[in-house]
Amino acid sequence: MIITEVRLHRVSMPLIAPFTTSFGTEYIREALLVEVTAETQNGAVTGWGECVAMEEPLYSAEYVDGCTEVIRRWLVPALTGVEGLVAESVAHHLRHVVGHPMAKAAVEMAVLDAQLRAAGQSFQSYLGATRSSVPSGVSVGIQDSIEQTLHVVAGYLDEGYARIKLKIAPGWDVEPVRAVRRMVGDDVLLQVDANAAYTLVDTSTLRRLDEFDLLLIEQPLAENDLRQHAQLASRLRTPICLDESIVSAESAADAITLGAAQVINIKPGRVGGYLEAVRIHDLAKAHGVAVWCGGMLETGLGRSANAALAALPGFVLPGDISASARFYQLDITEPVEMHGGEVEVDATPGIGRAPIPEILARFRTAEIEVCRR
Ligand code: SMG
Ligand code: MG
Repeated sequence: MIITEVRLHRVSMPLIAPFTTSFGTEYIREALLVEVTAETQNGAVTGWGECVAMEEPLYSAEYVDGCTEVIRRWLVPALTGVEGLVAESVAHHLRHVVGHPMAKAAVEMAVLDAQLRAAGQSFQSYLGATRSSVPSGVSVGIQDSIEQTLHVVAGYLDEGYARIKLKIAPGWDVEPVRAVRRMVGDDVLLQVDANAAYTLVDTSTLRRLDEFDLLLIEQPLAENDLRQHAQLASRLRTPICLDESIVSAESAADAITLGAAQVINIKPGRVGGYLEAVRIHDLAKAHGVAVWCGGMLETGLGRSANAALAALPGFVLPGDISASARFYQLDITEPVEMHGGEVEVDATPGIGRAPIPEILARFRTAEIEVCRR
């Protein structure tokens, strides 16, 4: 294919309820969508990508305005002249730009979507996914009280979610987890996510979580603390799962080799795209390390693509792939639904769902034409 037009759409989607983590509270999802139009052997085709960077650089160094700038000034210009462009070569054409995995992932996703649509192929068939639906986990933000936490968790369990993840932070860890475990009983899959809020000094606190039979503790220490995570892992019974630290297949290999991660959270955006995500899946599977698919409050675009990725055989734990309704009253695509604890994998051509034009227009706050041939 050859790219003929690229448009960026900035959308502002209000969350149903604020979402609080150890690093801050989200009220609105500021999302960035990449629309790529290309000429292919089968005619003109349009593909969509979603950039998962947050509004502020608190979860990762990238943030949505920065990604917009990088995509517009450096990534798109590196691709527009390329004849015979394929999704599998996007990372190669962008390799001179240092870092910016979330921006690169969004562009690669749009090209892959266009490629699959032109070929009439679904993402699940492209990936060789082995399941037609995936178990759906839900991430529960830090609440104002333990009572409120119990209420929210009970609501999600009533809805049928297959796994509960509680956000924790220093001062909000042992007691809320104890209360939730007591309420839900031993059979409910339960895990926690610290978003890098602790240091090794907190080892004794984190060790107290061992008694709650958690599936895993996600990213207790800072992004670059691979050695420290390995040290912590040797002192805890609860498996350590890395999220923020895993930014590429290379870092995943390092984490596995060091014993820093017994489990890996794969977020396609954080690692530079779905193709790198598959490489991490393959690597982890070969090493017997469990992976699951993380979430970044995606719109239906990224949410449906994540469901297809999570249908690969190495994704042995439920992902943060909830229904659109977990975060949004109205999604910009057909909503992703959860039934009986599962989200169905789309079998239609393309990497994910496409925005519905009228709804996109309603939530859009800016539209930038980056290139047109
Ligand atoms: O999309 O369900 C979702 C959110 C899952 O907790 C979630 N994501 O660290 O795993 C994580 C966080 C990152 C985003 S927090 C604003
Ligand atoms: Mg996380």
